[in-house]
Amino acid sequence: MRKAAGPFFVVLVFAVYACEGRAFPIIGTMTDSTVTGGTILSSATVRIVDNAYQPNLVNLQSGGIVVWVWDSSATLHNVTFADASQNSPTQSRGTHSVVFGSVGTFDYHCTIHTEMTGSIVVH
Ligand SMILES: [Cu+2]
Repeated sequence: MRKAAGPFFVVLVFAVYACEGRAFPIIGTMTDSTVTGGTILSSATVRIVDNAYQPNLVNLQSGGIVVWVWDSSATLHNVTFADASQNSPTQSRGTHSVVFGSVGTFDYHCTIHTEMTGSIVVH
């Protein structure tokens, strides 16, 4: 009985870990948009991790909201648009939300890391 407890515990830990991985609807939405490409979302989350926006292209319904989540480290990043009213602060953790009410393509970038670019396409 006691010998069986070890392996069972390991399986249980993996099961709990797997369930917790699925407990983030935000990440599921992001994965869906990456896989299907053309899916138009009413809301989306963009993770800022490893000097990249993930995903860096979001198709959004007009009136939809995008939430950027700083998800990595002590590295400073920002979300900077042509319209400064949509810009985030430069920070290493936290979130930033923008509601997009107009149809169009809205490109953004990080002013610190020129390789970090993204686009929100509002339909
Ligand atoms: Cu950056």
